[in-house]
Amino acid sequence: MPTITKSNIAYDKRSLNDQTLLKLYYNMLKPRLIEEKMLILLRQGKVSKWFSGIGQEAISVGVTMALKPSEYILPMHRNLGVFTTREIPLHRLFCQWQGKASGFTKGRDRSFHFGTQEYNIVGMISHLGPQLGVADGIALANLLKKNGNLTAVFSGEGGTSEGDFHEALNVASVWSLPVIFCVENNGYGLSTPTNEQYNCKHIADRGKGYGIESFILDGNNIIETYTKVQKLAESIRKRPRPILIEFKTFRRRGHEEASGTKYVPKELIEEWEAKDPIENFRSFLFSKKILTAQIDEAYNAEIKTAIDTSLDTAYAEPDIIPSETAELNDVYKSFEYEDYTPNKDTKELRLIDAISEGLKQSMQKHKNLVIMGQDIAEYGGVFKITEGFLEEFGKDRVRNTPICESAIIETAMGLSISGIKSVVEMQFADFVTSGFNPVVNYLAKSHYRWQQQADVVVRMPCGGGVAAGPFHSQTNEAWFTKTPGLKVVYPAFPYDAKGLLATAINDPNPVLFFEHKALYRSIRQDVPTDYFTIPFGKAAFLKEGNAVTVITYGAGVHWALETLDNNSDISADLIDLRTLQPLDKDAIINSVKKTGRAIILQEDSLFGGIASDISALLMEDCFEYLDAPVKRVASMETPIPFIGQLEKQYMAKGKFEDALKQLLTY
Ligand SMILES: Cc1ncc(C[n+]2csc(CCOP(=O)(O)OP(=O)(O)O)c2C)c(N)n1
Repeated sequence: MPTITKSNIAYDKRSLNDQTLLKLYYNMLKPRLIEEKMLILLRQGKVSKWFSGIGQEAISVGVTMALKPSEYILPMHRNLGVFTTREIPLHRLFCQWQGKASGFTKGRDRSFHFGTQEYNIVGMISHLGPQLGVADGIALANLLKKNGNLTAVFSGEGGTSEGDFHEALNVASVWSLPVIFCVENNGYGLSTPTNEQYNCKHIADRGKGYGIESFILDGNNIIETYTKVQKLAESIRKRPRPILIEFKTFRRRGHEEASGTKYVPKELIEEWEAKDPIENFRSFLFSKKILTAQIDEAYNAEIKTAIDTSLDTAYAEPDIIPSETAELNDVYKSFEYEDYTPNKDTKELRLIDAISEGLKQSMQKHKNLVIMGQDIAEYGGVFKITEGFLEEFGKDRVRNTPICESAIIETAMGLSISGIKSVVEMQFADFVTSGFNPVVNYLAKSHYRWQQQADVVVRMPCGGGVAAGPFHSQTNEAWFTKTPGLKVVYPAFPYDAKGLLATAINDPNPVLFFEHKALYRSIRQDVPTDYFTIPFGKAAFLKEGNAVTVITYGAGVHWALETLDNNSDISADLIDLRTLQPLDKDAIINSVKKTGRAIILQEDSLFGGIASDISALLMEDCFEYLDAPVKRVASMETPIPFIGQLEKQYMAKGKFEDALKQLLTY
């Protein structure tokens, strides 16, 4: 037993009863003892990496104890106390760190990078900041469900320099979301001291700029942490709003164990060691005769035994045996496609009307479907796709957003965690870059990592031919088709757009839904008036022939149709892919086996596009059937220019006819 000295922290036990005080102590002791054990195992090479939260336990424990178990917490890498206070069985935590099956990620992600719906914890992705926006989404779900719950999310002071922090606080404030942003200011972000991280006095000062109440708490004082958060939580439950809390504390060990603390002045570490949240609280409890040596020993023994037996259980568990099938099966949540056959009544619609009608009917079918985007409510969106939606579905479900693609995609992820579907409108597909990280790292990887679906559709008004220059004309599907976990849909006709959008919304996986702006008002078709669906992964044959297979999608479909209509002597299979991920490989391969020639037309510039992958697929699977090399036709390897004659020169359209004829004479 350590010697009992006088407490360096001034505690005021207020109305807390002994039982609660002891529980606070026990809950801090548990992560401390686990960490001490982990440090030994680390030295023995039995754990891979360790981010220490020693000295910061009062924050994790105080916040978690102040919340109801049904309220979500989104912790970071030093918040072991959140996991232990929520009473996750220790052997499961150990299995997680050892990459075993009884962990939470089937060995696919390490340390605290996992979530668990069982314990209402959503763990981080390495990028830190996205947690904050995801918390917004969970808080929004709570608000919409009117369940009175709040959400707590953590960040280090380093993480607050990321744009996600700004965006998340701003959205939470504008939407009055019930979320507590907990910033653990522990002096260093890796090796970067606070004076190189931010230039205001306190992180809490930033609350004012966002219109958020903020507080500074002594993060090493468990009573202050717990009671203040509890009080704020009660208030937020009654009057939903965000609150920012800066907890002053210190990171006493290295960023991660291997990196050491050479750059931290020794005196600083000593100063904070003297403010240890557990030692001081122990002294206080002893001085008040609430904790006795006997109880303390019993706590220590109980926790240590639990650690040892749980470690034995974890070590005894066999290693995961790699199975390609198991891995591939978890990239997407399984989805039973439900076929809704259209009725006979049709109406001529432009592509834009078909998307609008499809979206509206999905809003009617899925009563909890939320749509979010810039200017989509009263204004109806810049393309007017959501015109009139606000009147029919109300402000809760048709949400104007600030200009913050990252936070909104993260919010959509949070809604999905809470069982709410959403559709996010990018004003232009080009702007998805500002939300790229959460798309490719959060939405795409969640199901594979911890079986959490990202039930989100991102609508992407894209494409050139509209004289809009490099930032309003891109067709950027290839950024996403290469990322496992995403589905990519790219219709060319009103009928397909309506049916595929319905499927995209039914599908619980993240879908990037491309809508070509140049086709919005130029392409018309008779479309069933009722709700209907079209399955993913089924290409459409628009023409059938024997001499060549033309493979394309989006605007390319219309360019190819025009060319083939002008050259009726060319006997071609014309394949409209409709969805790029999943890709209808069978349709492509079977057609090329028949025709012996293939030309792939894409609007995007050539390198790294879908055409290249399809070409490679044909070389691998159809080589013996080919009478000519596979031909790719794409736009120039430049950004897409503005003025008409430059854009025309850039576009693949102008090159297609010659390339097709050359291929036929090979
Ligand atoms: C986007 C991104 N940039 C850099 C890193 C590398 N990195 C991981 S943790 C960290 C420091 C984080 O500091 P802070 O947010 O203060 O948390 P602390 O580690 O101090 O608890 C850095 C730079 C990262 N994980 N993600």
